[in-house]
Amino acid sequence: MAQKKWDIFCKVVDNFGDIGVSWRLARQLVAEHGLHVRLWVDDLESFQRLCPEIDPALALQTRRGVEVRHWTANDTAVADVVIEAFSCDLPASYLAAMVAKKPVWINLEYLSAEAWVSDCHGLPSPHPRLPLVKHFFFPGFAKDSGGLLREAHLLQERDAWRADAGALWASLGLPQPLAGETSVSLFCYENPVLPELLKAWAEGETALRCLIPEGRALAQAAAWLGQSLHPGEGLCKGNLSLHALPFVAQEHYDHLLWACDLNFVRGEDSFVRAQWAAKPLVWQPYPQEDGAHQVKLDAFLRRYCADLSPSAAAAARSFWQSWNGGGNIAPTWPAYRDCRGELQAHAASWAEDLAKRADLASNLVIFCEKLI
Ligand code: TRH
Repeated sequence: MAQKKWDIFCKVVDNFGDIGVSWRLARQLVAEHGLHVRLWVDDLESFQRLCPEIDPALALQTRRGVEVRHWTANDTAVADVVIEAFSCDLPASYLAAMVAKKPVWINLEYLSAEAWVSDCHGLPSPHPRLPLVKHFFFPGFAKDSGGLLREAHLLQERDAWRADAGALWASLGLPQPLAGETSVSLFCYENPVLPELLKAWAEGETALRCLIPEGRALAQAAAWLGQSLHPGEGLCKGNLSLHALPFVAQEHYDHLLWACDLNFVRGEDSFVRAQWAAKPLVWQPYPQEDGAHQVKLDAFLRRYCADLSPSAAAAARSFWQSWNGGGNIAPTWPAYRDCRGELQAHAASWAEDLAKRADLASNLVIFCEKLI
């Protein structure tokens, strides 16, 4: 579908996941599918955190081949394919203009490992008033879902980069880990059990260094330490060394995941990237009032733990559950830590198996070609 025009609309509701996914998808559609992509974003300041080249003052700018538009700019030149990221509701004037052009209209949904995703993926949904049909496109882990975002050469880049991991530690202003020291990245929402986990690490028998990106967890860690901790600074307590990291550009965040032995991730995009890192991970889904995040967590654990030994599966489940409101976390850490060999091997085979499936951008292009 070379030269076709695609529009992606993204509203930054909260955090970075919506723009993180939209930006990744937009880049890939340009770089690997030769499409002309306009990415409409309502919050360029948040976007700039992930992509420092973004100038929030510009209503129109081209970055990495993607035409980035500030949502407030008015345009009714409808593209061939219109992607509404996460049910963000298109601008009324654009929607009205779609009636004449009848583009392919996709609602890109949130990721879930739940079984119903396969049944709903690709379903049409007629507009209640206008002669337009929107199709639901569900990312997912099952073969008959929309798949996961993965750039064509991601795993090769990861492996090549790992051959020279020293460069990453230097770029973060950190020395190489000491022999036997475990490096952990910690990207999470506020978490009531975080102080308990930090204490368990500080009192642990082996050295652990915890790298915390600027944000909510960092404030919590500083409160636990009883002193401020700013990006670039580090502090030790017992066997734990805590390092505050600046929020880095999206591709550099991948490097952090590739370098660490264990990654705590959250939401959607960092969760997927941690799987491509092929390292043990701990996920905190975006908390929802109706408890939907617990259902998502259970659904993923069912898939992820299916091929683990019973003891490693039990250790992973109880550690993940306690990280997500399921009780004290300190007692679950030793068993989880002791399974690290099996969890590492599993993380590698999990990533390899997932990578055998087509990626989300390719699936989306094929899906839309059929509808055009
Ligand atoms: O920021 P998030 O919590 O986003 C969430 C989820 O997407 C959730 O599903 C959604 O409903 C909610 O927002 C509104 O977590 P996520 O999805 O991992 O997105 C974080 C992005 O930030 C991801 O693209 C990685 C990127 N990132 C950097 O670019 N640099 C960094 O230093 C860090 C820590 C993250």
